[in-house]
Amino acid sequence: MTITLWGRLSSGNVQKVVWALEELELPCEHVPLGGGFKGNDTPEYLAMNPNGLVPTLRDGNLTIWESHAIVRYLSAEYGSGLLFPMEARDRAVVDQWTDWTATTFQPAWIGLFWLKVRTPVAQQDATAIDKALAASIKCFRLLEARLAEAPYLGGNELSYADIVAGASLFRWSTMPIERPSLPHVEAWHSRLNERAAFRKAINVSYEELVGRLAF
Ligand SMILES: N[C@@H](CCC(=O)N[C@@H](CS)C(=O)NCC(=O)O)C(=O)O
Repeated sequence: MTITLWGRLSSGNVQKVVWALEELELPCEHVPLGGGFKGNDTPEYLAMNPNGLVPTLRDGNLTIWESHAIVRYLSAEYGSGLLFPMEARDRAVVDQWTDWTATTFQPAWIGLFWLKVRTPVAQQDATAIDKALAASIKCFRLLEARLAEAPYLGGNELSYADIVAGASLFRWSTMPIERPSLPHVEAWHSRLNERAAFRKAINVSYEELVGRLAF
């Protein structure tokens, strides 16, 4: 079955899917779309993803959007235990961190990225940046406490929770901000950075996004 992924590789949400595909060694046809590539407002694309956002994935006759749903699907369908714990109790912990990333962690760090990186310097709002930085640090401290207990968010094995949360790490560690020292988060980052799949998907330049609120 052919897997197709639509989305620009500079999108953090697309990067999660690329990372999962690489971990699972799944061949994929990639269609750059969104951002400068445009194409996400055509009737054909909106028929697949009514949000007009990226990523979208097609696997045979299944078309799916929402990065976390895609990563979870690929892990369940192709992981055979890799990335996807087979026990419901273990999976509950993975889903906890995955859903927390969607609802709390990602809005915080992406919010900061928009305020500090995507907004042109002359338009930046220092108070909003401080608030977003504080919200991000609060989340990273939660990760620090979890990673003091276990090498990965789900426990001893890499899972899709590490993919969705770890997609933040390149941008977080390179944004021009003051970061607190978080040794367990840094050790987790180093552990993930040893993986070719992480380096390929996540360590991607965001130069085209600097000072650019829209395409
Ligand atoms: N909740 C969605 C968010 C998708 C999203 O916001 N995608 C952004 C890129 S990260 C997008 O499509 N922006 C428009 C564009 O790139 O043209 C997901 O996780 O897939």
